[in-house]
Amino acid sequence: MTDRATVLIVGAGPAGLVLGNLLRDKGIDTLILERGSRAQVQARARAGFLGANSARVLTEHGLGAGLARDGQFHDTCAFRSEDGQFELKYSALGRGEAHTVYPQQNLVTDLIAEYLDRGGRLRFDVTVTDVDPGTGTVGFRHQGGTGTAQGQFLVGCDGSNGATRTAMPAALVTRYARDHGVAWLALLAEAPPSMPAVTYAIHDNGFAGHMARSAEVTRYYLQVPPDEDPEAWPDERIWAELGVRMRTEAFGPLREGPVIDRRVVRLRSNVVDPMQHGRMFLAGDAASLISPSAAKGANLALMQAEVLGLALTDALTRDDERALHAYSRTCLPRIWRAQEFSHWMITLLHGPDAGDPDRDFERAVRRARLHSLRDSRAHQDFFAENYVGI
Ligand code: RFL
Repeated sequence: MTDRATVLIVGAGPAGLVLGNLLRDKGIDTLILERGSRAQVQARARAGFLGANSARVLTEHGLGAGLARDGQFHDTCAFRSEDGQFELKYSALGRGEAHTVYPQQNLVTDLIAEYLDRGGRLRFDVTVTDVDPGTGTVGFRHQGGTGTAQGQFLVGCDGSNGATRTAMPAALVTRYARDHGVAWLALLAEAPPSMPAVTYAIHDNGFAGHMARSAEVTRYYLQVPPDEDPEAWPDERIWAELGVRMRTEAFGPLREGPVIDRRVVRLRSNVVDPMQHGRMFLAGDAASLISPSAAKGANLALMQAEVLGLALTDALTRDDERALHAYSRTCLPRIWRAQEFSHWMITLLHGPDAGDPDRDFERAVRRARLHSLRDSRAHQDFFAENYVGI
């Protein structure tokens, strides 16, 4: 028997859950199919920095209670290099926007509870294996068996390696992809933040980053070779290398604690254009993966979920498909602005490879770019506008 829904959504990450909540708010019938268990999905620690538009999306659609209660205001970042340290208080620059730090796993937990409260259907441990965008039908595996589900509309929110993106017909879509050739060892330490601001450290050994997550947990990043084994980095080595790259001799020690998560994340970007085909639409990482260098991925996912949620509501409650037809046209320019900024951040934070014949020149240019960011108000306004906005 085929499960049917007006809107069938694959994936219960930020994109699928915000979309499901918006549609349920308008009484639209939805079914979400999710590969993981509820416990797994609610424990997946990833993003934390939500920009002003994301806070607005959540608040305006009645999804912001946790964010308002536990989110932390962040409006300053710092850059460390051989030339010392400078801070940018970005709430006083550009459009005056700030971040709210709220761990993605908390957001996902809130969104699941609210979605179920709104009467949404959600099936965990269901892996979608086949996708037909023309009919809005998917095939899936569940507890050793198989099944099918069909939606009047089908939305792929199953991340960058999901089944829906692969089902977009190759001849009708352009896939833009870039491997930036850089990887980060993404770490979560059970330790309070070491500094009041997000800190980007630029060093000949490679980039290091510090980002608050909560009073008890802090995210750090260390640039590593793309094929690095995270197990090659025991806690001691991590803290020693963070100390070198963060120049703790000059700026004071880090607040150390056990490293509770370590994984290598390759900095990659890819964009599917258009983001829709037949009855199927893609949102979030499924449509546009962005490298984490500027902390944009979850923010783009929320932006797309809102645009699509409002467009599907128009189509289903007012028989008006104009916004739905314009979905890719509406989202893609914003996605590319974020990709451009993220790419700019990558070039700012990472130096040339040791074997690069132009290494000295590249290092000098990067240093000049950092000086410009330190000294030029126009450059700082550009940074602030792009860092928080979409
Ligand atoms: P998600 O969160 O990957 O959710 C996709 C869901 O789909 C399920 N799924 C399937 N379900 C059924 N059948 C299948 N075949 C399926 N295949 C997959 C998965 O189990 C999953 O539950 O995608 P979504 O919703 O598009 O959300 C995207 C964000 O998660 C992502 O962009 C951000 O986490 C990126 N990101 C950050 N973004 C920010 O805006 N700010 C940040 O500070 C930030 N920090 C980060 C990040 C990503 C990171 N990593 C690990 C890549 C830090 C890191 C380290």
